[in-house]
Amino acid sequence: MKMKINEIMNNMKVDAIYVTSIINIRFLTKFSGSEAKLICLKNKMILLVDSRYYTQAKKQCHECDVQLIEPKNLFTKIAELIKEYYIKNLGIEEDNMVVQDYFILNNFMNNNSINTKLLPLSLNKIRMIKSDEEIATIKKACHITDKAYEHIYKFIKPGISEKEVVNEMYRYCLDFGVDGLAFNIIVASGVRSSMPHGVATDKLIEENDFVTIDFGIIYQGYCSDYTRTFSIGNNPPKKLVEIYHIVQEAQKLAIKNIKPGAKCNEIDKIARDYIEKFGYQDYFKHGLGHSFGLEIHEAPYLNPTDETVLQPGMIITIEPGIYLPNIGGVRIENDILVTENGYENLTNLSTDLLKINN
Ligand SMILES: [Mn+2]
Repeated sequence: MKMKINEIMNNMKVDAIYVTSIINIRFLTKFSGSEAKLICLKNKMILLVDSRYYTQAKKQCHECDVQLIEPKNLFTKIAELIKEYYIKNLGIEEDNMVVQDYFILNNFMNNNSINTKLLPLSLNKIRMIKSDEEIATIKKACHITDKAYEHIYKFIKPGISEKEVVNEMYRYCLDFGVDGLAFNIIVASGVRSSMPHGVATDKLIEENDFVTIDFGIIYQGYCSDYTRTFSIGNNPPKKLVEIYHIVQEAQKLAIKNIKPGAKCNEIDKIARDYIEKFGYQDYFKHGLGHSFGLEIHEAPYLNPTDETVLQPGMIITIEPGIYLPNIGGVRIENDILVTENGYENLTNLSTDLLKINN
């Protein structure tokens, strides 16, 4: 884990990185609080926390030098560390640092005659390959998600609102000790299913609605992210059944081709080309998938432009969809682990079209 950040320091020619992303701080140090800053040197990590988090950080971060700061003295502290460790080039997270903080830090250094250069860089790739421990935690998150779907399949029926569906799934998951929901849960029923991100509303679910649920939880800091579309009753609109089978097949084809060495954009193309064969390419505009972990969307991304090569230990979603305005839509999403020989499906729910009659 530490080696990868050292590689970035060497490549970017910096002596240290000022890490501001709380997610990257958690990944690097195991600190699970909501506020901290990290100075990452080549052989040392200095975690700066205020009094709310000092005891917690001491407990969680065995590999760090944990230092207590008063937030108003943050930049004075950074200046001290720059001097103490002779930091000439300091990396800053270009995709996280707040512009205002950048100017404050820059001015502070100018006013104190500190000549250290601030060099923008990104740490978003350090989390791409999951450790065995992370994989085990994500598998547990997926297992809980499987259970939540199985539960809601028995619960959902006409007359229940989309929001009640979310509440029931979440309530069910709480018994498994989850930290929370991974994102604003999507429950899009009937015509609303044509909205790829139709967050749950007060709309009541009706007989013969197609319902898309995109649900994920956070377990011990790690996310899951599944989508299923199913029918309430035996007579859903024929057009939606037609596109269901196209989406299902597109997903199967993409998943079958996942293996180390394949590129993200190639996997995206497999699903996209299949959907295009049926003329629905204009109704599938989002990427095929993404990685996730401590965050719900992480690199790499499966889309037409991301050429990242898949490697064992990456975890990605495969989620093709077709959305027909004023009619409805379908998305099916599984979570997949890239293994040495291919892939492992972490989603243990069938993708066959389910017709629910409760
Ligand atoms: Mn997703």
